[in-house]
Amino acid sequence: MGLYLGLDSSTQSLSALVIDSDAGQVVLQEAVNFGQDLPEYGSPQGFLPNADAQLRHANPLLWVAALDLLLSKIQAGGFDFAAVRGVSGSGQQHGSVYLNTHIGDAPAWSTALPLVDQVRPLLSRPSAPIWLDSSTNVECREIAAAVGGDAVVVSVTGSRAIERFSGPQIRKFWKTEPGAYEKTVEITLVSAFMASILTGTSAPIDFGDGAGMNLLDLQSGAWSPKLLAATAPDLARKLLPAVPSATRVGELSPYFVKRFGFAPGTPVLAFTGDNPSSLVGMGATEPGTAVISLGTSDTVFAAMREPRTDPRGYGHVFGNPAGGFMCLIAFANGSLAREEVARRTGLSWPAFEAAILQQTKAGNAGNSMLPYFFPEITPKLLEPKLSLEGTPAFCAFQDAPANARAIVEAQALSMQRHSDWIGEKPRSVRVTGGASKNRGILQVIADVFDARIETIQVSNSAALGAAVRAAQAGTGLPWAELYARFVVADASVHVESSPSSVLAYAEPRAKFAHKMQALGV
Ligand code: XUL
Repeated sequence: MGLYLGLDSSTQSLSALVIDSDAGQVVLQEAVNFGQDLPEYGSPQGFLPNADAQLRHANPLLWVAALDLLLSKIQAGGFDFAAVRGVSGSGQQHGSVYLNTHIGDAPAWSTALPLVDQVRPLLSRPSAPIWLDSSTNVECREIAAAVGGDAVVVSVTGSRAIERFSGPQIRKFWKTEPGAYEKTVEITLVSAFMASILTGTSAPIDFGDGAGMNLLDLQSGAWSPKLLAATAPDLARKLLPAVPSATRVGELSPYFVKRFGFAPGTPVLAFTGDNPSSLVGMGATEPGTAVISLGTSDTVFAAMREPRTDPRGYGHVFGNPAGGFMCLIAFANGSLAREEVARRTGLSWPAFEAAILQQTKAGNAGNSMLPYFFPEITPKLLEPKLSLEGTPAFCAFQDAPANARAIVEAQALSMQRHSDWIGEKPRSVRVTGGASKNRGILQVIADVFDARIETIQVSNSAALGAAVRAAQAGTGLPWAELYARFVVADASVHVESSPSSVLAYAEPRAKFAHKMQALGV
C-alpha cells in the first residue's frame, strides 16, 4: 500500500490529508484549528490581534504546536504512520520566519521535551509577518526605486513590490530592528519552516513559494543580487538557495519516527505555497484549465505556457510545482462583497442564486456596478467604489435580483480582465471555495469566460496537492494518472456556457474596460 501524507499550514488551521496511491482513495483528513484548539496562543483567527489593521503577525510556535497536536490526534484515532511512504506540504504564502540558528545546526529534537520549547530559542524574531500584513508600503517604494522602478521588479520577480510579500517585510525588519536582523542567520517561509521542523534540517524554499518574496529571479531560479541588495544588507547569506519543487529535502527526523511511529527514512519533499499546491490539488498544472477560488478574497490562478508578467502590475507569477510557471491574481472584494449585497438587499443565498438563474439575464439589462465595497488590491484602489464619479449609482439596492447579478457579473468581468495577460483562454474553469456551491455564480463565470465549469470533490485542494506531490515523487506516476485517481470532478455539477449569454457579455466587457480606463487602473 502506498500512503502519502500532505499537510497544509494555512492562516487559521493546520490540516492533514492522506491518500492511498494504489487504491486511489483519500483515506484520512484531519485538522487543528488554531483559535479553537490552541487558545493559549491568543490567536483566534490564526494571527496575533493588533489594533493596527495593517499589522498582521503570527507566532511561529503556534504552527509547531499545531503540528505536534495534529499528529497526536491522528495517532489517537488509530492511524498507523509506519505505512506512510512520503510527506509533503504547503503553507500560507509570503509569511517569513527568522532564525538565529539553522535548524540543521540545532541539537536534534528530543522526545523528552515539548517541540515548541526546543524551537523557541532558535527564533531571532518572536513573530512572523504573514500575508495579511500591509504595513510595508514605504519599503515597497524604496525597493522599486533602488532597482529602477516597478517594471524592473516585475520583470525579474514576476510581481511588483507588494506589501505582503516577504522582501518588503524583511526590509522593514532590518530598518526597525537592525540588531535582531543582524543576529538572524536564516530567513525562511512558513512552508520551508514546517519542512525544516519535520526533517530537523534547514529545508530550502522551493520555486513555487520563493517567487512570492520579490527576491527570486524567475528566469535563473536564483535569488536576484539586485533585489537582495535593494532589500537588506547581507541578505544573500541569510537565504538558502531556492530549489525546484520536486526536490527531496530530507527525511523525517528521528523525533517523528520515535514519537509517532513513522518509518525511519520517510522522505520529505520540498513544501510549497498553498496556491501552487492547490494548482496540483485542482489538477490544473497544465495550461488550459484555470482555477477560481471563491473565498473571503477571490483568486484566479492557472498554469502558464510562458513566464509572462502582468503589464498592469497587479498579477503575480509563481513557480508551478509540476515545472514551469503559474499566475495568481488576488481580489480583496470576494465573498465580503457578495455578502454585503446579500445583506443590503435582504436576499438569502438560495434567493441570491434564484435571482441570477431565474429572475435576470446575462448583461443584466445594462445595469452594472463596480465590485469594490472595500479597498481593492486588483486593481489597486484605496477607497471603496461602486460606480464612477458623477455616474448615478444603479446599485441603490432597491432591485434585489438585479443587484445580485450585478455584483457577480462585475466580479467575473474583473477576474477575466485582470487575468487576460496570461494570453491563454481557459477551456475549463475549476471553481472551489465556499461560494462554488452557488449555481448562479457558476453560470455567470461560465458565460463571462465562455468555459465549462467543474468543481472537485475534495475541498482542501492545498493539502490534497501536497499529498499528490508526495505520491508523484514516491511512485514516479505521471501527473495525469494521479489526477485521474484523486482529482475527481463532482459529476452532479454540469455548468456550460450558453452561446447567447456569451454574446451578451461583449458590451458589458467593453463597458467594464472603459470604467477601468476611466479610473486609470
Ligand atoms: C497569495 C496570498 C494568499 C495566501 C493565503 O498571494 O497572499 O492566497 O497564500 O494563504
